[in-house]
Formats: sequence, C-alpha cells, structure tokens
Amino acid sequence: MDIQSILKSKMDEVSLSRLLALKNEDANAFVARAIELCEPEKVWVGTDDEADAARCRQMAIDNREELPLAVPGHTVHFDSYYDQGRNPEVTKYLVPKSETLDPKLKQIDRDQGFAEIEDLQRGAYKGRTMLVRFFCLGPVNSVFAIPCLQITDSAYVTHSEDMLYRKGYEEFKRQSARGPFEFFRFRHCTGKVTERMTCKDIERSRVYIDYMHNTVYSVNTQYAGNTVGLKKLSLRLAIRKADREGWLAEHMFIMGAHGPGGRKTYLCGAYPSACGKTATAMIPGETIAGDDLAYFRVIDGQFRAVNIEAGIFGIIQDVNAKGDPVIWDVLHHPGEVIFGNVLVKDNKPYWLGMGEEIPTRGMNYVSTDWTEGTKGPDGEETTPSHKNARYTVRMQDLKNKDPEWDNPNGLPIGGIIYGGRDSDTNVPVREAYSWEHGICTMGAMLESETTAATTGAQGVRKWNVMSNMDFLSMSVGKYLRNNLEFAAGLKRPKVFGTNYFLKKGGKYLNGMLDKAVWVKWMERRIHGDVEALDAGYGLIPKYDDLKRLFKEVRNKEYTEKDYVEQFTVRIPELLATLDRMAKIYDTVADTPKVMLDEMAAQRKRLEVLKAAKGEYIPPLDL
Ligand code: SPV
Ligand code: MN
Repeated sequence: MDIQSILKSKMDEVSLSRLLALKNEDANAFVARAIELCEPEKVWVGTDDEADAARCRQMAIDNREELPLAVPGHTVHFDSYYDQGRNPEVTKYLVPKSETLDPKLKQIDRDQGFAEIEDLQRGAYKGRTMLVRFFCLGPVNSVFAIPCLQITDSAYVTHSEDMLYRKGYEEFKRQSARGPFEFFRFRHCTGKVTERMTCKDIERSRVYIDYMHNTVYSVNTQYAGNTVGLKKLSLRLAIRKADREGWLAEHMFIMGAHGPGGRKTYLCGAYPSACGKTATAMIPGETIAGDDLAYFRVIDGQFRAVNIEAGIFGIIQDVNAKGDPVIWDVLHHPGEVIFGNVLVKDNKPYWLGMGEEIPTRGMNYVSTDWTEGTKGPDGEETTPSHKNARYTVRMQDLKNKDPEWDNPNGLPIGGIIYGGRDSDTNVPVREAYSWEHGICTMGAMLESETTAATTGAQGVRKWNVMSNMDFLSMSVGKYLRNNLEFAAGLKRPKVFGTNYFLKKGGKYLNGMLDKAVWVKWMERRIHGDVEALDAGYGLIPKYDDLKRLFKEVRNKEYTEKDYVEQFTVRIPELLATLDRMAKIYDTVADTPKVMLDEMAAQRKRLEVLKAAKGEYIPPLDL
C-alpha cells in the first residue's frame, strides 16, 4: 500500500487532515511505518489545541495508566517493579557498518538492532490507539527550537509531554513551510501490560537510538526516562546535532541567583541524577529557569542557555514543607500534577522524606495492597514509595519561576556548576582557575556515588562526564573538545565544583539548605565581590565571607570549626581521584591534550602543597 492509503486506513478525516496539513512527507512516512508495523486499531493525531492535551490526560485516566487522586487535577502513575528508572543496560546506539562509535558507548550493529526492535514492536499496538503528537524542544519561533514527533500507545507519555514541553504542531507547520528541516522522532510501544497497566515483558525492554535518522525506538517500558521522547531520548540525538551545528546540549538546570542591589546572575548546573540538581534550581529566594536540560548557543556574542523543557519531572523523595516550600505547595494544591511510584492511601500520595507519617499500608509500585515488610518479586526489601518516585509539574505553576525562563533567546550565563555525590574528597564549593581548568577537572572528572535514578547497584563511585555520560552519543574526547572550544574568544562563564554530600563519621557535614550559601558565594565571585583562597585544585571561600553569608542567607552561626571540617583540602583523596582519572583517560582514545595538561598541572600543584603543608590542610593554613 502507498503511504496515503496506509494513513487513511486507520485515521478518521480529522486526524488525517491534521497530519496532511503539515505537508511533511517524512512525517507521513514515519507515521505510516508505525501503522504498518505496530498495527493499531486506530490512529489519532493531536495538535496544539488545549482540548487535545485534555483528551490525552483523560485517556490516561480512562485506560488506568493514571488514577485520579483526591486533590483535583492530581493523578498517580505506576511503573512496573522492574521499570523504576532509566535502564542503561538495554539502551543502545544503532551503528551502521560504515561507522565506528566510541567503545565506551553501548551499541549494536544497526541492521541487527533495527531488526530486533522491529520484531519487538511488531503488532504491539493491536487493539490500541496509536497517538501521534507534536512537541517542541525549546521555545517555538526560536533559534533553539527543535520540532519533535512522538508516536506512542501510552496516553501517560503524551500527558507527560503536554506538561513538560512546548507544543510543536504549529512549529512543525512553520518549519515545513520553509523547506526540508530536521526533526526528532520517537516510536514508543508500551508492550504487554499487567492489570495495573504496567509492563510485563521487562526482559524484552529496549531503547535503541538511531542517530543517523534522528529517531529513537523504545519498547516494553513505561518509565518516563525511557519513553518520553523529548526527555533523555532526545538528549542523545541533540548532542549529535549540536556537534554538527556548533552548539552544546547539556544535562543542566538554569537558575537566577540573586545578588546585592537587585542583581541577577544566571547559573547552569550539571549534577548526576539524585545529587541535588532540582533542589539547587529550587533554592528558596532564587528563581528557577529549568531543572534538567539546557542548550547553549552563542547569540550576539553572548554565552546563552535555554531550558528546552516547560516542566519538571523531579525526584519526590525528601521533598518536604521545610526544605522545598515551593514544590510542596504545588504538590498540595489543585492543579495538574502527576505523581509517579509514590504510596497512595485513601487517594492521597505519600513519599519517603516528606516529613509526615507515612501509612504502613497502601497502593504502591510493588502492590495494590502493600504493607510494611512486603518483599518485592525478587525477594528484596521494599519501601513505601520508590526511591526514584517522581512528580511531574509545569513550569508555569511554580511561584519561583524566573520571569525570563521562556525567553526565545535564552539567558546569559554567568556561571556553570558541576556537582557530584562524594563523601570524602571535595570541599562543598570551589571555583576553577579558568574555563579549561573547570571543564577538565570539574566537568570531565565528575564522579558520583550511584543512586536509584538508574537501575543497578547504589553507592558505587562512578565517573560521569559533565553528568552527561549516560547520554553521550559520540566519543568522550570529541564531546570534551566541543565543550572546551565552545564560545572561544568570548566571555565565558566561571566554572565551579560543588559537593553537598561530604561526610564525617557517617554523618553529613552540611545541612540540606547550605547549598543556598554556596550559590550566593558563587554569585559574588562572578562579580568579583569577594576574594578566595587557592586550594591547589581551585579557589575556595574565605571564612569571613561564609560566616557573613550563612548569617544573611540562613540566619545561622557558621563556626570556624564547621569551616575547617568542610573546607580542609584532602590531598590523598584528591591525588587518588587523579590516579583514577588517569586510568580512565588512558582508555579514552581521543582525550584532548588540554585535558592531560590540566590533570598534570593539578597533580603538580597538589604535590607542591603537600610537601609544604602536609596531607590534610585546614583552609586557614592556605
Ligand atoms: C535523570 O535521571 O537524570 C532524570 C530523570 O532527569 S530521567 O527522565 O529518568 O532521566
Ligand atoms: Mn536528568
């Protein structure tokens, strides 16, 4: 059958005319192929109309992918017990025979992988409605905009996209009218489901990325990080596109840090999952422009970044009234919110660390009737809510959203932060000597102890370049070079490293909200308001500045003892980091020379410091 006949066979007049109005043969072919392969009962095409978003939301409720909660507008979605995070093990790049891809990236021969995914998706929409939706990464009508086409049989996926992204149907039309253009496309199939509408066939879960055709396929999974095309699936495609076009696609928040006299300085931050990224972007008193994905471009000679999302898919664990008042408020008032993998009792959601008593019985990711002590199907202990349980909210519903968050030209960036989860090495905040020093020793050497945001062992120290390692679709060396060279010759942001997780005797040395002080210090440094001490691997705060900022920001007495414990330079651990990194970068074929030079210079500085002042140097001795 020709494409038009295939489309007609499953669509009513309205859907067909909506698709054809785009005048995009590529889009038509992609939709037709999904019909042929996945054999839906019918196909529905949505536009930017709010009624279409409402229809998808209602569909998610009608088909029980989401259950309504007591507060109007709130729903809960559950993923299968084994589908609670991104699954890097089954996420692979399809590599054509003519290409080689960095061996560090999970990959499969394109022909083999493509055949496998087509087999897994064949007939997967039988008896279901195939949903076709258009969204946009970045603001529409903007140099950042990338139109996207999502095909899925999960109304939850499209509902999430309606909350998390800008609509893209009109943008698609606009760009089609100008001639051929690149768009990202996603074909997701939920696969077989249980009576709870969660995936049954988890061993056959796959996420395959066809970067040659800007396409990602996923199957037998429902967790948003594996299915919502515009989230992490698109990031892998965007990193490639950015490389072709000379910009950067980063796993970063964007926030407005407020300084003296009404000054506002925008910061971006890259933190591996569950390391305080959203919490930093949400610091009370500051403004949030984005919490997860940022694109960087040079516009009019300025280093600018845009939030390519329009909502937050955030970790809910430890969100409480005291630490996160803004998000707490949104989660407790009528309005559109999707809770994911929390505990539900009497239509009310509960989660770990919420600061309230959690029922010992309820519905959760393990069971519709979970009780304390219930073991998972794998015999493991379970928790009332999953550690990677999530909330989905819109930017527009946040009281602390930055007024400029949606600016089509992005925001000028003053500082970039790399933050990891590390219990014994790095001080809470430090500043790089230069862009190169920061990119190499803070971004490229970023390590973090693993968390529940991905499946697999937790608490293991893992190298995670710019917190983008899971999403790199090209060699580490090339990605680093792109970062090093970006905006060359222009005023670049200052680079900082943070660590909120330093411990002593098993106890955290910092309070959850101390990050508010580090942000203020970084803001002051960007404008040269305060001085810093040279710690051999970066510049660290002076005691008097922190004492003043702790008083101003947290109304807290910051003692010299706190300062010394937190900011002691731990040379043996820092040298051990360099040893680990030297081993790692030995295995990277195309490590830029700058990286090797920066590591060598860092080692030398630390060794000189050690010879002069010992292994553990209190900051007051610097
Ligand atoms: C992350 O884990 O970095 C997230 C959530 O932002 S996910 O969508 O799963 O990637
Ligand atoms: Mn993320």
